[in-house]
Amino acid sequence: MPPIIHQAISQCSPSLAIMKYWGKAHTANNTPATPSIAVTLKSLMTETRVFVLDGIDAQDMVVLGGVLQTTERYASFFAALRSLCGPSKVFWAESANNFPTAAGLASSSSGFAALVHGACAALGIIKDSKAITEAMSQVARVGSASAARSLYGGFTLLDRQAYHATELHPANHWPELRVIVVRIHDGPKEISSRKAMEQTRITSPFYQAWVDDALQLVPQAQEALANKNLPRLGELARKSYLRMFSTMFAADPPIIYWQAQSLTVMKLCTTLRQLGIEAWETMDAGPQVKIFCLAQQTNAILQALATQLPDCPCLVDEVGDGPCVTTVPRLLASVHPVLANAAKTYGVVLG
Ligand code: 2P0
Repeated sequence: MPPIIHQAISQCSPSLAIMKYWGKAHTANNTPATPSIAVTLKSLMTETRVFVLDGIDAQDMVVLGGVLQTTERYASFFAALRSLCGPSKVFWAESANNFPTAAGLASSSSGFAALVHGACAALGIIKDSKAITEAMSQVARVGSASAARSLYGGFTLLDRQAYHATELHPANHWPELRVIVVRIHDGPKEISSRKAMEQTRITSPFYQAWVDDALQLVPQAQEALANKNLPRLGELARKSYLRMFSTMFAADPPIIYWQAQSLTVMKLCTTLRQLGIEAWETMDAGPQVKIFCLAQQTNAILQALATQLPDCPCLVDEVGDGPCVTTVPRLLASVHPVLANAAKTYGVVLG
């Protein structure tokens, strides 16, 4: 029997943590030690074309930004995806981001979410069902815990030890919220977040205090988010990222993602707040700084950034609606030669 091929293109946006996940409850199944609250962005995007093949004895393949990836990082994820999609399925995917990859802009969240979403779309198993979204979120978590949140739009919670994320509020809960992304340095991070959080968990004397504190802060942040109280939420978000980094600084060897300009943006936000402008910064596993603010104060913040850091490009994003399927790719061209050549080898025709 000739192989059966299904395909779909999925677009997913990164999940930016307001309250951070850092550290695993169980390393093997990749569940988080801390609860996290996040916003799914809108303009930053991963686009992934997924081919699901059946009746073929081949390896899974991922081409990211034009480069074939090593499969080791993806092995447990594809195993989980096969448990959802069928044990005989093989996945070939190609993916592109409209923002720097592995630079602290949550590319693994949108990347793994787009893979599972694209595969399920190809097989026609995406219905507007809570159960399917939860199952997809669960598979995405195996790839990257933050990816569990990217399967939903709006505002999400990934609870400690949870297998899947949940939606707290849809995107229209807070349409005025803006996120200014200040790009400090586009290169890939020196240490992956996966490795860095394990190093923190194992060696930082502050790690347990960080986990205990996060359990106190997250319910308060949930309430501030429900009330759309930016000063309160901003204050809690600031505690979350600074305490997360404090555990990293105390790790052995220490983990330092910050650059001098990151600190300049932090200090600028403090000054702006003293002037009555609600600019609340956060950082992730990289030097970039993201600023939570409201639409009407965005221009004032952008002007201050342009004056102090004229060489750092900024983009303004807002709350997104979550993954979608498209037939009109915006980032991917025709099928990548690596996949096209593999198809020839196996005598199959892709799309
Ligand atoms: C977050 N980050 O909550 C936190 C804040 C970075 C800082 O989730 O090991 O790529 O693949 O589950 O999800 C980045 O880590 O880690 C991350 P794995 P992930 O968004």
